[in-house]
Amino acid sequence: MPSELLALARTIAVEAGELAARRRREGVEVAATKSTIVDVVTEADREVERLIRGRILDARPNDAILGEEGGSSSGTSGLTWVVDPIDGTVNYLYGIPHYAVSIAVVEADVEGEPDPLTWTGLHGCVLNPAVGELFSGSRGEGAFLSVAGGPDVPIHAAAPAPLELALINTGFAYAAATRAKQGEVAARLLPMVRDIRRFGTASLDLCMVANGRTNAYFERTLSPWDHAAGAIIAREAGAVVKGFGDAAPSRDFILAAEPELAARLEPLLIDLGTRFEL
Ligand code: LIP
Repeated sequence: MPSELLALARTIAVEAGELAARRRREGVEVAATKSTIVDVVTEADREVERLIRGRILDARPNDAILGEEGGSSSGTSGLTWVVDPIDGTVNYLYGIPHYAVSIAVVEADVEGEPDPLTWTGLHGCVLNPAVGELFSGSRGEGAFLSVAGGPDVPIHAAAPAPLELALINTGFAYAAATRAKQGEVAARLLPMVRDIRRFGTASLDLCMVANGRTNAYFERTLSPWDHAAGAIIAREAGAVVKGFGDAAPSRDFILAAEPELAARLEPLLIDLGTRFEL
């Protein structure tokens, strides 16, 4: 049985997902751009986040919230909800049915902005409304997939695979100069692995590793809300989810894979130049 907090996160994600899907059917357009001209936000991103924030504060008025569109609001409970209302906004804009509502609950210092380098992930859920897949997990409780409201089925990362047979997913930043360097790394890696996938939604990329649809995922320049929930789910599914060296995942780097492959892939990615100056 999911904990009370996870059950609340799932209920809110399902309602938020229904709103996002409805707005998608009605048609969406760019409301504004953010870090670069290709980093877009739609009115639906904002509306869905307002709904999520409202439901959280109705049920948990003393908790903090960190959301992609609304920023950070403080709390006194020591718990922070980390929210990406529509992860994969470019997919959402283009009508590609691969985007997600991502909600995590983390334990973080009450002072200052919650930091993925120091927070403790407790609960996470990632819902792809377009296909009705709800991934969820709680610290020490395992990871699960429920399809179209069906039963929760335990999920696990793929068995160890040799590098040359590994299917790897990754992603690219909104800044063109950074993307160019990421592309060079991907080009060098390509002949060394089975293949590379670029799905466009970090939270679902991590869930792909969690249920063995891919063997490994890595990316740089992600925001905390892009990986908070997916990292908890992938870890509970038996994957290693980390930053460079002993660091936790953060904007600097995230790698998720079953332990043996992670141990091979990290030094290789560094050799291939992935640790360039951001
Ligand atoms: C996106 C991530 C994706 C990454 C994009 C962006 P958004 O998040 O899901 O993996 O490659 O650069 O960060 O902007 O759709 O919430």
